[in-house]
Amino acid sequence: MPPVESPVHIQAMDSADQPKRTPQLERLYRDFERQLLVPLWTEIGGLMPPQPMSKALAHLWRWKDLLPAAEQAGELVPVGRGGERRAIALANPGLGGSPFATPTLWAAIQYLNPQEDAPVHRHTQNAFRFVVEGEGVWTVVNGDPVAMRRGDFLPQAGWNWHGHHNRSDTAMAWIDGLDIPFQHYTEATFFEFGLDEVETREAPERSRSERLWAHPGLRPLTHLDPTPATPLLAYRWEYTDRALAEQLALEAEGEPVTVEPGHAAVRYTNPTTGDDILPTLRTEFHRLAHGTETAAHQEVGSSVFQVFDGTGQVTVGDTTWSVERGDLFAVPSWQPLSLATDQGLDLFRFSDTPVFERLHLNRTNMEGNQA
Ligand code: GTQ
Ligand code: FE2
Repeated sequence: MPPVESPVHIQAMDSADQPKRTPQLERLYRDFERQLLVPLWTEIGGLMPPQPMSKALAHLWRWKDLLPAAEQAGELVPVGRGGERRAIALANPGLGGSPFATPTLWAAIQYLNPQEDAPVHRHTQNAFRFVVEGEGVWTVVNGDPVAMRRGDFLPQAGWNWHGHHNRSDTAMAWIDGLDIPFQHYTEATFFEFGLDEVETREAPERSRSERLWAHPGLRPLTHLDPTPATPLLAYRWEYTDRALAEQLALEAEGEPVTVEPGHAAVRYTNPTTGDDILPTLRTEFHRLAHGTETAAHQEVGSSVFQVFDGTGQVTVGDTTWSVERGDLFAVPSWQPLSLATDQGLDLFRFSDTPVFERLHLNRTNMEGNQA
């Protein structure tokens, strides 16, 4: 048999916590490599750091650069079966060129020209759309056409059939968030193509899911069983905006209902459980009143934010950016995040926190570091 090069390379430093590098030790290490063995004592610093050390970096993608790139793709790249989506993913600079915004989260800008259709498919990956500007696209989830407009949040749980159809005379862009990287590392993914014909020409104002579920505090008696993902396919801007405005108004009336002074926030939830909308993804909307500065927040797990409105300064670790409408930024695990704004700032946020909570690995600096 020809010798096969071992993928194991033991790189031991000459340091106080490592054994003396004698010829015998070198021979032992080469023997480990041949046998595909790795000792803990050369790896422990990387594998068991005192706190999370993300490979991902804090990074900002500006909407003023993203949108023209998506428009160019709209001119040059057809959308159809095989490629499936004209979606362009944010690739975190710390993750070796993978199309992953963080180690667990996919974030992409997707673009559809007037009258274009993105074909039907389904996959185990959980997904959502969030619309920072524009309208005219209906996403059809299991045959239910759901209109997409500015400020709307549209979750779509894994294994549901879905396609997107632009029924208007203007192009539309939006962002997709999915758990693609998480399901990729954990090797859990399945995918199926749907039928090639366009499933519906209908474009109703209200989806079936909203007719059944979008009545706050009211549950159809025929649907009392909890479901792992939300049955509501659109969370409309009108309600999100009002909820945030009312928190700030109550605060101004002297009630401490905000997460900190000037910082209103809501979580999108599954009406059958009160839990997160999707098993692997948490989504929230944050509103900072003018002149607000937040405390630094750290948590296990990563997030991606999109600026919905306003301007502000975002600090992650020792990086600070000025941000404006549409800008997207990635916050790696355990890196401190703080926000500041003069004129007011509206932010959409998604994170992988439900995964860590379910595994009892979640921690934040707000809870005395208790897991
Ligand atoms: O719209 O179905 O950004 O399947 C990545 C994978 C969007 C989608 C993405 C997808 C979709
Ligand atoms: Fe999809």
